[in-house]
Amino acid sequence: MTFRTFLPVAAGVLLGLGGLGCTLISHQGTVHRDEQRLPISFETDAAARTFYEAVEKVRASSSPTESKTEFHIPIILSHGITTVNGPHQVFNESIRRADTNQDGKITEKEARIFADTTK
Ligand SMILES: [Ca+2]
Repeated sequence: MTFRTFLPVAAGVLLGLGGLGCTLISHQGTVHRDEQRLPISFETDAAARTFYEAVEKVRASSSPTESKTEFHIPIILSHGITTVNGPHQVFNESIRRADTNQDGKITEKEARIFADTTK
């Protein structure tokens, strides 16, 4: 088979595969992403307990966040990445919401207000 005959055959095979919905190279991956827990202290044990109970409610009611990135070059390449966010993001977001004056310490009042807004 010469190059002149190979090229139309190869093009025909690629078009045929494309018509069947086939892709020569396909990659699907999942990346788990999390962040460091933010440092926080609590005014009292009661503030910590109230805060952690509220965080568990938030965690139970929220679905894991996901994002997908995909790109395709028809017939040749299909590439997709799914990013799944970890549990520290819920905790850190809860700290940002609860510690309203951003002093790094959650008071009983801040914990109670946070707990009341998560019901
Ligand atoms: Ca505070």
